[in-house]
Order: sequence, then structure tokens, then C-alpha cells
Amino acid sequence: MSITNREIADTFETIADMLQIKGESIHRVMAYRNAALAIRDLPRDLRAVAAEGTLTDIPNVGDTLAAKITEMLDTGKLEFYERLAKEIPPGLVQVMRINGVGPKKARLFWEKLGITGVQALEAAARAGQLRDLPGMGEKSEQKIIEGIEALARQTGRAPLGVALPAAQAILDHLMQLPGALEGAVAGSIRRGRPTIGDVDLLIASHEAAPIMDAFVTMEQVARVLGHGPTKSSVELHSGLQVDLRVLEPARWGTALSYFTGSQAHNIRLRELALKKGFSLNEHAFSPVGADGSIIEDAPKILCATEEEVYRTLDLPWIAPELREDAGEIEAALENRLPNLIVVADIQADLHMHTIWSDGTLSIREMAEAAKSRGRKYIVITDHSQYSTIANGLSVERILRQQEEVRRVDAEMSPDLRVFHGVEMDIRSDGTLDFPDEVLAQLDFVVASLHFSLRQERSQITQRVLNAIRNPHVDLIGHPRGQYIPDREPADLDMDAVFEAARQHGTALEINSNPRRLDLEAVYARRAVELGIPLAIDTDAHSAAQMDLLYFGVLTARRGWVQAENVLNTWPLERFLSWVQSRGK
Ligand code: DGT
Ligand code: CA
Ligand code: CA
Ligand code: ZN
Repeated sequence: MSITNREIADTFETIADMLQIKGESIHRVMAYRNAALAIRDLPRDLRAVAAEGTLTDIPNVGDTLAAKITEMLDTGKLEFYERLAKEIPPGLVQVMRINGVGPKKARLFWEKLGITGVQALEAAARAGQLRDLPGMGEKSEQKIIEGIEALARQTGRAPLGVALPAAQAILDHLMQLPGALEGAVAGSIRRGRPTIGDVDLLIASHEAAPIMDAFVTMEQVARVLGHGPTKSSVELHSGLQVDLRVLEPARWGTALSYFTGSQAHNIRLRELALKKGFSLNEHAFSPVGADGSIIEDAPKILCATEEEVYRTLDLPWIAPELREDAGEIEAALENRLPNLIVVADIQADLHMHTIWSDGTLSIREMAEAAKSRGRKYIVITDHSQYSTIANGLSVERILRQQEEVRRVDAEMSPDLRVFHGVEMDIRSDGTLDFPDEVLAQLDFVVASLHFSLRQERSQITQRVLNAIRNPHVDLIGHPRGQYIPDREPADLDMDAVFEAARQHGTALEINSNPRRLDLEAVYARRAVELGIPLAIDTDAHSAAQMDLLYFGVLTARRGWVQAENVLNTWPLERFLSWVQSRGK
């Protein structure tokens, strides 16, 4: 079996980790890391690129790395890697992936205790052998045990932000074939889950074979896992697995409903069907006899649309984002499904960065980008001084920034209003990064956790409560602090956070960046139940990131959120009077 882009990228990534454990220069390490990233993003087979002799056109791939790629393509192996692996045990690379363990600690555990893998490290940690090492203690030993447990929970699922565009691109490609009548991305992507196991595509056509052939021969296919008359599966070079099913248009509704899932939702639909005397599967409703077995010669009900599937069950159509058997069937039966928010409801963006901190555009450029996307008002919220790595603003700089914001506001008005805010750090000791006198001069204040996210529950919860209780703080940014797929949320007492937010009328963010999606859906839903206002923001650092709004709205829809619950769907006057009512 031939080597895939992903395996080559993984090897470079591992080499980077090994060089880092070895203590090599960061430039050398980054050369491998950046090349790995570029290869992961490459939409073409490396083998084809190598055959053209254009490997060095790939960003971050020079002659040295091109030679290494060629060696792996030709031999399936890399001598440099094998030599390195004799020096640095490859198991240490896994050790480095544990939250809280970097290259230095990995090396320390190896040198002092001979640890060469995660299992050995866990045993040592549980035996209390790590606490006496230099720079370690009982607490950091416990953190490592927790980190190992978290690592074990990781499942190799792809972030929605990676899987959705890839799935859509493949579907668009296949829909250009003459026989393709209707197409959809189904499965967990259609339901908007933050991470994706595999991609499920459906196409309606009278002739499956040409579509199947086109699918398994796409350029980005690394391996064909199955190639049948109506179903095929492939693994892409990116590592993503994609299933395609082709079916008759007359059965589109049952198929789309079935393969959208979730499985739990499908089971509920099947129970309802049985009560009406039908067995429901991906093909049809089939009449069943008293003993529950299908009556073979009775006419089946085919459904060309999902609406017909639900109508056959006497239900209104249920939005895919709700299909988790989390109360949506009951709500549908009682005709009280929510009127879910849509992207067009969004009027404003309350969280974005500029070149004043770590963004890539000026205030004016961000304003233009927002205007061209139909936003009516925005808040410029650069980082505050505690975020030194993000070039956070000092008091002096933020006051200076205000002049520029006011100028841009005047220039853009009345098409777009531009307000001045901040994304203020909640410091590790729980204090806020600006004094009240400074906050009072800003139009809108977002407060966020960026550091010390692994503090224990009471301590980190207290930090967020301090921010919520400050009357100048309007919104808590990305409240739980997860990073998809590899950083778990902070250990917050969410009941306490919700209670404080409710009491003080502080809003909570749904951050649209697909690496965050924070608040996630279940918490957004809880916030709505408690009457806590939400904001769906992009946290954009560039113009392109403003288009990530879609992911935030998808997450909100999974959380049963309606437009009314979201600050930035409101007309400007209502938003302003809400801000004023907060005691400034
Ligand atoms: P994933 O891929 O893990 O992110 O999640 P899904 O929901 O995309 O799951 P997947 O790809 O295994 O299957 C797609 C849909 O097909 C799933 O949501 C429901 C349906 N399905 C698959 N297997 C079964 C099954 O055994 N029973 C039922 N009722 N439905 C199934
Ligand atoms: Ca799937
Ligand atoms: Ca699947
Ligand atoms: Zn932030």
C-alpha cells in the first residue's frame, strides 16, 4: 500500500517533536512543522506533484524536504527518521502530546526515570515518582495524570471547520456530473457537531456507477476502502474518511433522514413508525403485520423529501441540528419546536481584532470587511496588556486607539457604526486587566480567560465570576476555553457561572471560530433556558474569519437558540439601550 500525504505529514510532525526533545534550534523544528502543515492542506497527491517535479512549489518545502518526501514516496521509509528514532524513543513524542508536558519535561522523565512512553509515565505518576523531580510537585504530577486521561479520550475526530469545507468541495465536484440530480452532506456534519468521525455524502441519481467511479478516482483520494454499486468509501490524503451513497430520487427523503441521524433520533422515528404499523429504514416505510414482520407484498411508502418522512409520522419537519433525541421529538409532537436563528438574523459582530493587537487588518479595513458582509454595527475588541504575546494594549495605547475608532466610525456612518471595546484578560490571579476608570470609557467590554486554564475548579470559576460581577463587563468571551480537538475546556462550575450571569445580566459568547465553538450547544441551550443573553461573534483576526459566523450560528441552532436570545441580532437602538441599562 502506498504512503499517503497524511503519513508523510505525520512523519515530519514527529521529526519536529523529536528534534525539539533533542533540544535542536527552533528554526529547524519549525521547518518540519510548517512543511507538515502545508502538506496537510495540500489538495493534491504528493506523488503527482513529485512526478511533475514541483514539490518545492509547496509552501515551506525546500530542496532538503523535497528530497525527504521523494525518499518516502519511493521507499515508504525515511532513513533520517529511523536514525533519529534510535536516538530519541518515538514514544516520547506521545508523551509530549500530553497537556502540560513539553519537550523539556519529556526529556526530563526520560533521562531521570527512563520513561519512553505514555504508559510508563502514567505508572510513574500514579506511583508518585514524578513529584520529586526538579520543577515538579504533587500538583503537577496530578495534572499529568489528568492530561493522560484526557489524551485517552481523544478519538481522532476531525474538527467541523476542516471536515465541512472538504465535504462540500467533494459534493460540489460530484454534482457537476450529468446524472447527479440532488446532493447533500449528511451525518454529523449536517447536524453541526463540533467534531466529525467520517463524512457522509448522498447523491440522488438514476445511474450510480459513473458517480461512484468519479468518486473513487478523485485526486485527493489516498485509498479506496470500498467500491460498490451504491456505496463507496475512501480515505483522503488529509486522513478524512468519506462515504458516498447514491440512490433513486424517489427515496431521497428516507435516505437523507436516515443518514443524517443521529442514530438516537432515528431510533425514535422508527418507534413512532412502528406505532403506525410501519417498519422504517433508509429505503422506505414498509407495512408490518401484527407480529412485527414486514408484509412482503403490501405497498411500501417511498418519500422523496424529508418533509414527507416526518409528515408520515404526523410530525413537522425537524431541523437537522436538533436531531439528537434531546427533546426534539417531544417538542415536535407538541408543536413547540423553536424558531431557530439563521445567519441572516445577525446584525453585528461584537468581538474582533486589528493590527493594534494580533489582528492582520486596520480598524478601517475591518470595518469595510464587516460592512461588505452586511453588518450594521461592530465593536473593535483588541487584546489587553496581560496578553503580551498578542501585543495586548496598555491603558495608554487603548485610549489612543479610541481616537482612531471614533474617526473610522464617523467615516463609515451611517452604513456601519463602529464602537470601541476591548477583549480584556481575566488575569491568572482573578483580577481584571484594566481598572474601572478605563473600562468606563469603553463602549463595550468583553472579558476572557486566556491563561492558566488548568487551574482547579474553584479558582478558575472565581476568576470568571469576578468578571461577570463587574458592571462594566458586558460579555464573557469563549467562556470555557476549549480548543478543538486537543484542548479540553477549563474545569468551570457552569452552574455558578450561569447563576452569576443571570443575576448581573452579563451576556455569554458563542465564539464562531470552529476551533472554539464556545459556548458549545448544550451550554448555549441552558443559557437560553435561564434567560441569559448570548452573543454570536467571529473573534475575527482577518476579513476571511468574518465568514466563520456560519459555524457559530450552527452551534447556536444545536443549542435551540432563537434570534431573540442573541444580542447581536437586535437593531442598534435596542443593543445600545441594553448596554446602557448595564449601569454605565
Ligand atoms: P460521526 O461520523 O461519528 O461523526 O457521526 P455520524 O452521525 O455521522 O455517524 P455515522 O457516519 O456512523 O452514520 C451516519 C448516520 O447514519 C447516523 O447519524 C445515523 C445513521 N446510522 C448509521 N448506522 C446506524 C445504525 O446502526 N442504526 C441507525 N438507526 N442509524 C444508523
Ligand atoms: Ca459520519
Ligand atoms: Ca459514515
Ligand atoms: Zn480571546
